[in-house]
Amino acid sequence: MQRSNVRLLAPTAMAAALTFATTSPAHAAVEWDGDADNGGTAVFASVVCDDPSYVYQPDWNDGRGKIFAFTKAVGSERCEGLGIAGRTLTDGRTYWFGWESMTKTGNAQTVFQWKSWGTDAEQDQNYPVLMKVEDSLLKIWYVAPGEQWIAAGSVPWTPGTWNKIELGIDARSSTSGSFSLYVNGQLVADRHDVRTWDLKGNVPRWGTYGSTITGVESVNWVDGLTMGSTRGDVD
Ligand SMILES: [Ca+2]
Repeated sequence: MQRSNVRLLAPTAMAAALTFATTSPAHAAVEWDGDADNGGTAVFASVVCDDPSYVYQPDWNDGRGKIFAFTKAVGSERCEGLGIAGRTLTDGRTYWFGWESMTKTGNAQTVFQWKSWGTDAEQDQNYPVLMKVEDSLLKIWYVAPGEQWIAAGSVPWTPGTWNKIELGIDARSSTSGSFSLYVNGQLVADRHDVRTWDLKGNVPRWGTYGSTITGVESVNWVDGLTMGSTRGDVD
């Protein structure tokens, strides 16, 4: 029995060591594992799903393990996961966020916000970077102070299909900030000399939100959320 165990364990240990050696450099600086398998919605600072909307964590046995299913129900505007549990983000540095997303429809409206704290009266910029699924396109905007929406890029989006998203934001309260977006490895947006940090501070939000889709159910499935300092961290 003892010898059998040793023979069974040895290849496992070797595989683990090789995996570590191979993946360690690329993932050396993952700062947040926001996968649904890592504690469900406890990975977020909070969840804002207006009644009767809800988020749950199904496992479809497709290798992803648990995923988030942000389900905006009929009669509600919003279902989002907000912020990084236990972390207050700061400006003067770059954040990369990586995740997979699939929506039920080609019109899930807002699926990501780089959202400011406080009320409209307190903020300069409610959401400096914002992404929508609309008209079967994934669209990204730079929203400058004064609610000035500036289109930064778009890419075709097929409902019912997973997409790999990598978003980098250099968070600056001056106009020396920048952000870039890759979808399925393709560069979709690359904006420089923009203001990416509100005086109230910012947090990421993922989900589905929009006053124009109150009458329909909208679902945004999200898997493999990560945060790091480089694109390689979240690749
Ligand atoms: Ca997962």
